[in-house]
Amino acid sequence: MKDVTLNREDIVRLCERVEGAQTRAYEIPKLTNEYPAMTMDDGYAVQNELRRRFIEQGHKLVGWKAGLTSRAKMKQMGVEVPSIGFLTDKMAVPEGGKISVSELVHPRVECEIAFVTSNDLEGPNCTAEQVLAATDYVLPAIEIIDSRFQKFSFDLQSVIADNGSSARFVGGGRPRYASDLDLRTLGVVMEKNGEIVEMGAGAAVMNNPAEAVAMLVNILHGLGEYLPKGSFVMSGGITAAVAVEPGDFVSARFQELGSVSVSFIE
Ligand code: OOG
Ligand code: MG
Repeated sequence: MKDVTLNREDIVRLCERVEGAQTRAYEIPKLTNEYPAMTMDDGYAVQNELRRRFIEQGHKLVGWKAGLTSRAKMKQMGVEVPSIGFLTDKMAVPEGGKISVSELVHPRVECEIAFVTSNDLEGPNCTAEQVLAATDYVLPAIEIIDSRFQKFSFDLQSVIADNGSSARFVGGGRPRYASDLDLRTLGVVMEKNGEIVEMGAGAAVMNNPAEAVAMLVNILHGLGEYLPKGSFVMSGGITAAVAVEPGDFVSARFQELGSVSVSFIE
């Protein structure tokens, strides 16, 4: 990473702040209030430290997520550049499972197309074609994001440090070979408590969700990492994210891929 300006002590300090907010579910001010000169690479340095700590605590890395890859999400969050975050086994929730809102700060849900890879992928010039060739199957997913920042006021540096707001994810539906589908025209409808709240199609994500995965692989290269085969990768919210509270039931119906649902409890 070329543009790291924070020293080791500041990286650890910010990592502890983010880790506390994530694990004990409280809000924090955006990190740039205190470190206005923070760069995106500084954000990734904090995220890498968080990943290192979680793995040290026994969490298993299962994959990665691309975020802010659709216009709807960029507009909603007021940023212009995509980002990536890591996913661990502790964030996985079974299809139809229950999520306790009291463990989270500002939970919101979004529908995404997830990829499971069968070959390693490595940047710097990874393409959507290479991603599709290395994809075992795709499946529908709901991501539960949880920005830990007060009033959702964040910037890219802070959201990257907060691991792209990653909190929980649910995969489900019917896995399919990507070669049997046109991911761009694949439609999705999100329902909350039986009412349609968002809808969209795969092309909302960088014209093709496989492009978002290629971008993720290229960002990983900048972090000195590659995407190992067997990774679970979420390509980014197709629609804007929707807030949830205890008692809510959310279901995402994907054309050709079936549906995924999850409920929220106190
Ligand atoms: C950042 C995470 C964005 C997506 O799919 O676009 C994201 C946020 O909105 O808090 O996961
Ligand atoms: Mg997402």
